[in-house]
Amino acid sequence: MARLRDTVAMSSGRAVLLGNEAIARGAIEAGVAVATAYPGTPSTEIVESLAEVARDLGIYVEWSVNEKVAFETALAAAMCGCRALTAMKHVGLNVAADPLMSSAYTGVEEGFVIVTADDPSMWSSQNEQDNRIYGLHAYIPVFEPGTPKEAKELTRYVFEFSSRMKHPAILRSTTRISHTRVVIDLGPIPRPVCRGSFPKDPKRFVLVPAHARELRLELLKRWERIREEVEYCPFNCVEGDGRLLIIAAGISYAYAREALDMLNAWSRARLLKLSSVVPIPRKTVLKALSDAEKVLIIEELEPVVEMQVKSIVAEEGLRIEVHGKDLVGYPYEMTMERALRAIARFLEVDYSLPQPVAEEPPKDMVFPRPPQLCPGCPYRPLYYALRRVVDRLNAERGQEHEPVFCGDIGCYTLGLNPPFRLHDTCIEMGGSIGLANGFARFERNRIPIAIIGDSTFFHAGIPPLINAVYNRNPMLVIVLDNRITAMTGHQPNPSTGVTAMGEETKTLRPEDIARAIGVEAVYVVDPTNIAETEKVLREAIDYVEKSRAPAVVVSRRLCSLVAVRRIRRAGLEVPKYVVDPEKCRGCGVCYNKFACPAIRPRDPPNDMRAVIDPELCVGCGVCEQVCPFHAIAPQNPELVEKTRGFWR
Ligand SMILES: Cc1ncc(C[n+]2csc(CCOP(=O)(O)OP(=O)(O)O)c2C)c(N)n1
Repeated sequence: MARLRDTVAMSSGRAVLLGNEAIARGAIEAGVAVATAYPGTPSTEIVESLAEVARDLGIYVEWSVNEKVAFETALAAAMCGCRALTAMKHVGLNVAADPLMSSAYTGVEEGFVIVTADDPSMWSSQNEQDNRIYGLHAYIPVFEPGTPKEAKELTRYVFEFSSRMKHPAILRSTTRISHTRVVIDLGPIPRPVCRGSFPKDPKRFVLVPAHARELRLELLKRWERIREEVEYCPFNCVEGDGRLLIIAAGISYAYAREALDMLNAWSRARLLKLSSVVPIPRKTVLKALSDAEKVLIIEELEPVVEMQVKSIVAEEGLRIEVHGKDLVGYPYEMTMERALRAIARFLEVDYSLPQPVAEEPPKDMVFPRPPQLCPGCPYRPLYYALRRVVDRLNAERGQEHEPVFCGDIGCYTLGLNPPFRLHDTCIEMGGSIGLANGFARFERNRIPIAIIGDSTFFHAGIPPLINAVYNRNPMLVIVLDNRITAMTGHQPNPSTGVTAMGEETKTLRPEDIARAIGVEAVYVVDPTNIAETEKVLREAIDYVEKSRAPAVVVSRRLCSLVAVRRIRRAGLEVPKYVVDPEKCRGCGVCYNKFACPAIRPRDPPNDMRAVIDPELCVGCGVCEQVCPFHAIAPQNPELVEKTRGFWR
């Protein structure tokens, strides 16, 4: 199995690549010079893989601070005549929606491809919005690969399209396309144009109302040209010659094709595959409709193609039955079964799915377990300390005063679960501090405690913190600074000190930013010092309540996965901790309240004394502090000293 970086020296041949790497390869073969992104599943590997080959190819790749900045950086490159790509998950395009809408007015000088990786079924997202609608909204054409294999060629085509039209273009992928490995045919790699010249033209690039009004008319004209041009998109095609027309968009095409095979229905049906989904190719669709008895549109999520087909049918006064969402349904990913069921109903045929062969469950089967914070995760001690501080406060003045925990998106969202229960809200990136501004004013008894990761803080946490200072909204903000964007696979961020291309850079500190914007109470703690962390948290909560102003606690300790990797790379082992069975009383604090997954009761329910799994223990050593009976100690104290520095 190859990775994109194994293919940079190849201009022909084949390689097995991830769908996202296929998109990256397509961009390279199109001569991309600039790629920017903010990570987010399922889009991350596009720019991650480009970052790995950037130096070899002489191109520029960056992890931007958020999707809006990623979009703007790439847009400016395309305005200078350099081919540019920006990639993001579907919700990322909401963050970049402002420049997206305006970029259609200015257009670009060279190919500008916006990759949105949507997540039907929400495998790793807070919603399943269909970003093809952004294309309709912004007058930006949208293309969708029908198979992961097609993703590479389509990417190249979309660059050419955007370049020809001097207009941004959206490539929409989905989790199935992005995360499937396929055989890709490799093509030649051109030399990218990495520096250009910005054609100064205020009438085009300065969107004051007088200019924007003119540009709006030009945009509509350009849209007409785009509508013409998509007629020639070679990725749209018709198969079969029956009179029952099925139009399938994106990955739904692959399912529809297979369903027709299974139903043995090609003599009755014709399949129109659309890869140019916004706008759809009107003439091509009209031609397919002209001798069809009825039509079924199969697409995931919203009826984007269906609405366009219906409007063509209405405008042309065609008398044809149009089906789509009525047979396919709205939510979640397309599946083989869903496509099959819809097509069978449409064709009015019976079908039965082959029965899956019942398999014996393997004997050593692991039962499903809820996701949890890793052993050694620096968030666990912080959450443990915060829960204890809050429980003491609750005991003093009643549960109804327990703070509102305004959570955010990252590994730390797992603080939602018992035993910590420290997330009451989680809406979108930056929403923790944002919502805290509202709770600070409108919740009668409770102060808000916003909990936010470092990457999320830099992404969208700073403006709402400025708002809190400016409007004097009392809240405690806890920045969980593990110096990496852990959730999406350890991409560096401004707290890391390294760029996407591996260059050393300045390390930004959330506490410096908090002080600079006027937060008067700013604390920094190492959360593995539990006593100190509890003291600081209590002090900060008291400050917020008394002074009715925001306070910030930065809880800094490196992600344990990164620390362990560094220790091993240095040729050292991580220290292991052990429980002294003579001292342990089986109180369960370490496995129930601290909830380290490396610790469990010895032989429940007979022997509840703790035991530490040496395979899982990474030697963070916090359990030593947590144990009320001093029953836990390192096996090799020297190793603890030797590895201490790796956790910073
Ligand atoms: C607008 C948007 N972009 C990207 C994502 C994907 N995403 C979820 S959390 C996260 C960052 C988490 O990093 P950090 O705040 O440092 O927390 P950690 O995972 O390290 O605990 C990202 C990129 C998202 N949910 N929304």
